[in-house]
Amino acid sequence: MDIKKELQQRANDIDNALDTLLPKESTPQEIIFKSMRYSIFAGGKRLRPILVLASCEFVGGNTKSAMPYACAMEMIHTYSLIHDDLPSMDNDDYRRGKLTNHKIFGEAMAILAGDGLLNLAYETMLKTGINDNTNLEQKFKAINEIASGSGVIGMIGGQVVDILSENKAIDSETLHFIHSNKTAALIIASIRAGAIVGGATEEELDDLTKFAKYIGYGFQITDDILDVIGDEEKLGKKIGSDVQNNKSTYTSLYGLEAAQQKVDELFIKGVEAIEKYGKKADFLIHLAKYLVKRDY
Ligand code: GRG
Repeated sequence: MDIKKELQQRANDIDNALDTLLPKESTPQEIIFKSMRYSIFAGGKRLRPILVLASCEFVGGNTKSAMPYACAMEMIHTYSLIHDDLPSMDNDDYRRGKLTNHKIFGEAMAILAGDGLLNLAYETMLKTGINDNTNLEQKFKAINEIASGSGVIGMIGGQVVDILSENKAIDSETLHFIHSNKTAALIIASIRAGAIVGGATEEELDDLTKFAKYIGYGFQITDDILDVIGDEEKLGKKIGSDVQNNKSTYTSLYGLEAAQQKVDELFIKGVEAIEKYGKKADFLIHLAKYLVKRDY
């Protein structure tokens, strides 16, 4: 499978759907539409929406009906990046190879653009039930996965502990909490939401959840590794920011080699969770490899 070509095609479909969902009218608040679009179309890899669609496909669902959830996930992910880059958080100048949102539009507009994307995500998902009132339970469950995975017991919770841990030596439990919530929770929510709207059985949902936990955690450890040895041009942001912000990471706690071994171990466990499904699992396994090995 040519995974890069496959990912590009899926990312193009997601981009087209996002373009129809994001406002662009010439109204008095036009600037916020520009700000939201600036970050949404700044060159993200669309990994989370691709996961939503892939898990829907895996359980035999119709990927068209999962597209609004995929787009909502990308909106939430992008809002989190805009807010994470703010001076009061990580204070980053570059993201996705371009100046960060607040560097172009100012801090107030960047905060509002993040808020706008978050609201639009829920509007987009709720409209799926308003426009077609079949399978409402699945729709509510999928929205709930995304709301909780990105909320205070998920991504935001992880970000809180991450901020509290700056300039401190943290233990492995705290690091695990941060990684599982700040990063893995959105990956898990993407995979579970896609599977739910696709009509997954209990067993499929359990297996996909195990897969998601291993891959989500591996994805963040890889991020820690890349912050030490990554290529700035490929990553589209400066490396070394964890050291600069005095953040404990998997590599600072255990070293590069152990981090690499952990990623390999998590990838193998992730594959084991779904390989019994045979060919059906092919794309998710290729995608997992790409996610944790980050061969961009
Ligand atoms: C501000 C509420 C709030 C949360 C911020 C997601 C997050 C929490 C912070 C972003 C910083 C960071 C290192 C997150 C880890 C997850 C991660 C590796 C994000 C980058 O994801 P990619 O590689 O990015 O999928 P693209 O740009 O391709 O979408």
